[in-house]
Amino acid sequence: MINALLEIHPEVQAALENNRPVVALESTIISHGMPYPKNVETALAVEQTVRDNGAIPATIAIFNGKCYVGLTKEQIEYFGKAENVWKVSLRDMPYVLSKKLYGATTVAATMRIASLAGIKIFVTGGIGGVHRGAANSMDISADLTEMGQTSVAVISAGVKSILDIELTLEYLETKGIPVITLGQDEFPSFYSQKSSYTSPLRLNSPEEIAALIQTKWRLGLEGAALIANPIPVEYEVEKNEMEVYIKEALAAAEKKNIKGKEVTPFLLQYIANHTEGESLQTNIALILHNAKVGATIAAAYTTHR
Ligand code: PSU
Ligand code: MN
Repeated sequence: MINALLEIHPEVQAALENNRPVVALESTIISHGMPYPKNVETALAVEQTVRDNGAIPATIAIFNGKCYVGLTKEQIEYFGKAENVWKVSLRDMPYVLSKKLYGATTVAATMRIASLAGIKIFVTGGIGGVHRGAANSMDISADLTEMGQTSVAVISAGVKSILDIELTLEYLETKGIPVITLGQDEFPSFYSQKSSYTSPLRLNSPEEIAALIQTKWRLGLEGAALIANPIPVEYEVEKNEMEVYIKEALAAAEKKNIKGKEVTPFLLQYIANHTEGESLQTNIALILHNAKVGATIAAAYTTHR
């Protein structure tokens, strides 16, 4: 029954059957995270980086009443350009699938589909988390609850400080999700290598990370591991510089009464618009870096399985 909802690209299917490394990629970042045409260029460059590092990319999105695992160039172009694409988290999946609408998948929805397809490694830029002020708004991304229950490793550049990083780390601990920073003690905050929070765990190589993931799942501990890959220093935006724009963005969201699923895209777009594209360049650099590391982890994971 599940398979009736899955449309796996033949190249991805062949890789999975032959135990070759596969990396899942999300599509919300394409449709709602970056402007056209940079979004399409980046999505294609990310796929190429995954290939260059020895894995098969599987960008995930919803249309025709199915979950597509592995998109063509034309399909990626469509998701980058079209105005009628839903941002689909777990809550929206049944609606968008049964109504046969176009849906770009968030971290949560992408993880679920990757897991149904048998993909264990997923690369993104930033995850959703506990928002600042969540004690009142209760705005906590379904990315976190999904990470608590679906066994897919998520490679990110840490948690963006549009969120409450401290509370997000607490929530991840509650859900039993190992949080591992690659190569440094401090947990990174997306635009910056720093966050002023110590990473719960540190490992220094993709091989060690692959071994940890395997060990977790062999124990029967369902759920994600979150791998934080710090942005390369040459692309870093200074933490205090970003904080100014984040505060402005949060104030603007409040004033415009932005709620629910619109909050994250609004904040991201506001920051991009007010940093003269610097944040966009940073975003592109870090996701390419994540693609490289993620493909290497996927290769190590399949070798040692
Ligand atoms: N954070 C980013 N870039 C993104 C997102 C988050 O830095 O593109 C997207 C991801 O798809 C993530 C989603 O899964 O936003 C989270 O949305 P929400 O907070 O509504 O759950
Ligand atoms: Mn939310």
